[in-house]
Amino acid sequence: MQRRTLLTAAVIATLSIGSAFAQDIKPRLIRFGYGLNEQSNQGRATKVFVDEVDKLSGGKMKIRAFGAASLGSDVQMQQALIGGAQEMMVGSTATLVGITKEMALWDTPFLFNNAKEADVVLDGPVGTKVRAKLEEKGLVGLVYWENGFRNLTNNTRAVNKLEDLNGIKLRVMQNNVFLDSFKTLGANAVPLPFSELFSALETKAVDGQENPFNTILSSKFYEVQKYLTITNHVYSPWIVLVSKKFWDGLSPAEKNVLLKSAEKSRDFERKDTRDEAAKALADLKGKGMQINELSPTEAARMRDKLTRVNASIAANVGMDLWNETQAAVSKARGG
Ligand code: TK8
Repeated sequence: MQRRTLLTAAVIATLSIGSAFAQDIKPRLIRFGYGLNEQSNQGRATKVFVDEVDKLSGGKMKIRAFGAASLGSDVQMQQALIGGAQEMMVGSTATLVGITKEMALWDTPFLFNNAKEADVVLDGPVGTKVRAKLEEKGLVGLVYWENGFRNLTNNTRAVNKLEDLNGIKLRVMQNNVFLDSFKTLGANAVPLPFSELFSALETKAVDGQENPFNTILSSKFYEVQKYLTITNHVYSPWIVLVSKKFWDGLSPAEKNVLLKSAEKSRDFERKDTRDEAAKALADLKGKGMQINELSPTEAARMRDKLTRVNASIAANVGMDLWNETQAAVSKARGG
């Protein structure tokens, strides 16, 4: 066939895509779990995903969303996806490190200086490669959402210098890099699922935690935490996951509906999260939190200490991938 004919064929295929898709889309019920509440940035973006899937599938594919970890913690939901007992979820990449070690790259302290760098690297070749590693473990990663830059809260004292962290019982995600990082900084780090965090803070089983401003606000941690220290110690992504068992049974048209809807939810989510984060600090102040920013000297001391964990991340993910990531970050920074 000539080029012109091929092009025409492609145009016709595109035009008839609507009806071709309709035949290939079956009624489906998809359970989609997430850890935060409906009013959070995670809840709002889930709603966008639900609506888009409904629209693109002509109402055939129904997403039933379950917030507030009502289907389980990140780790429990990941196992349900792998086993095929649940179809979809969104959660922190950090909670996936036990399954796909390469995800630990995103736990590298101070890897990204800003959200733009994160977008470029996560949506680029390195982010795609790391996401693809999930498939051999029974998961399909569709897109990264923004959880955000993490900051520290606690009830013991304002953290003005590194030593102020000494002995603070700090909840961390179920992840060795976070455990190492905060032990290195002198805190008494305890891994706990997010779903148990509010009550652990309330009952004073732990003194503090670290999460983005948005989560501190939407999960009402300000009700049970007095001090907030702006550390921005790491950028945390969320990732939208599908059970590979479920995914493999979908038609190309159905897969396309999920992928396109996930991309739309990602674009919405990142903007929404950034808009909210820009206002959240003032809101948290208004709620009575005592907020401080580390002095540049103390921030540098914290940063220096944390570079020690880089070597262990590099060893775990492999030097090649580590170097590739560093190069991608430099490029994102330069360009
Ligand atoms: C929500 C978690 C949360 C994360 C954490 O399920 O555990 O602290 O930041 O967003 O994935």
